[in-house]
Amino acid sequence: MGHPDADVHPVATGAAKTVVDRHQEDQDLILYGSWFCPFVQRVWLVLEEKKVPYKWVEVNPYNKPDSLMKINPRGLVPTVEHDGKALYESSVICEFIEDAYPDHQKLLPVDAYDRAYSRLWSDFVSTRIVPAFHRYLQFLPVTDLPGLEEKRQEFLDTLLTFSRAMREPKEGGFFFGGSSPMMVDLIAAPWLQRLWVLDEYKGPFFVPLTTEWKRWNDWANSLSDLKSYYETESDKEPTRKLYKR
Ligand SMILES: N[C@@H](CCC(=O)N[C@@H](CS)C(=O)NCC(=O)O)C(=O)O
Repeated sequence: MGHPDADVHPVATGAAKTVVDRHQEDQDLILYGSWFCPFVQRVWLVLEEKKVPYKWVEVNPYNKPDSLMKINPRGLVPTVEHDGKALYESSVICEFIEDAYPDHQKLLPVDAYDRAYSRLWSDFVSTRIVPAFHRYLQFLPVTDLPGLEEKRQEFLDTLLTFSRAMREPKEGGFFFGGSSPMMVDLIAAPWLQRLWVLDEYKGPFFVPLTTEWKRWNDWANSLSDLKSYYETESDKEPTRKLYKR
């Protein structure tokens, strides 16, 4: 029997399809990605924000094609090939793109401490926010309301901690570091974009509108207005099916 996700919708839809269609030409950098994968979306956002030329190759990681296995024996997406050499792990790839394209828009601060601070909070996203998101999403049975609420609260706590680490907003920008989107914003963005999935399967998920949550809500609004953010989103229906268990 194949993987239960082997029959996922095969290609990007909606706004994301337009971006995929624009990136079918050969380039030095090839992104092996899956339209639905939040880890792939991190890399995708970095490429779009930095305006790095790339070729998108859609693969189903649950039905791994030989082309992917040949360059990444673990068969995970995202995998990139750059000048014939392969790399994987989304955070590593994002940093690689930053280093390999120094003449493009910078997504890491120049100051050494600020760079480390960005990595610290990117790590927090990967090791705290993402697991808490999945613990809440996968919690069963949904009839165990106290258990469900506990997982919801644990997830909310990680979001609040993250928002408290954000810099004071400056020049009208509410991104993590201020006026423009940087690496840490893009590392977190795919899970912001998927909060509605929690609503769908776990009952209303909402971030309070209180003063305590203002920095989070402003940040979320700034990201939602970012072109690369909404242009890499596929239609809701195939995404909804993917998370259905
Ligand atoms: N830690 C990896 C996670 C990537 C990942 O889990 N990708 C999923 C798709 S969203 C995948 O390739 N799954 C295939 C498998 O588990 O065999 C990263 O950050 O790149």
